[in-house]
Amino acid sequence: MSLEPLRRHRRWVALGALPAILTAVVVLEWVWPAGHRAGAGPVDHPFAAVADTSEAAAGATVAARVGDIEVIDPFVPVPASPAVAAFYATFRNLGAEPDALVGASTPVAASAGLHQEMEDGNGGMMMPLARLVIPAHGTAVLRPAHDHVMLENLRSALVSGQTIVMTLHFQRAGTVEVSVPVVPLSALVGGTP
Ligand SMILES: [Cu+2]
Repeated sequence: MSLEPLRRHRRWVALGALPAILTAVVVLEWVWPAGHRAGAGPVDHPFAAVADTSEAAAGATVAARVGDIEVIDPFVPVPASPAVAAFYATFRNLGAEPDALVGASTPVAASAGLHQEMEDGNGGMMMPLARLVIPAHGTAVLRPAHDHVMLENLRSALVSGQTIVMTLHFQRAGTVEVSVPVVPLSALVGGTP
């Protein structure tokens, strides 16, 4: 089983066919755990159905800061699957040395790992990502259909309006806790929530 091309998903979103996409994602869920537990090779990615968001919008909110790193506009979309969710945010490095996001954890999931997503001509594929580099005086972005922190084996259902705590580990700046809103999936369609 494979996802339809990402381009087609975007057209569906444009047509307002979100329920069909969600149905496809739920159907996909049965193949998900095996691929993820194996930890080797790319696996189909349900979040490929989510439309791109733009770079951090004007009026971005700094949710946390540690050392030279700011965590901006973090969010977790309400997951289409009861087992996995994805964390997104923008990281700004105010320092003169590069840094990197190297790990994450949260009480709401048994594991949280960095993933990168790549277009493979057949929808989205994802692979583990060792570190997300944040250039000196630059930014790095976790955004739908691209890099993300995957939350696996959720301990309870995530609902819109809820706030979860994420602990983020940066190579240079160290560790910071950030409060992250859970936002409706519909908020992602057509723009930044
Ligand atoms: Cu992932």
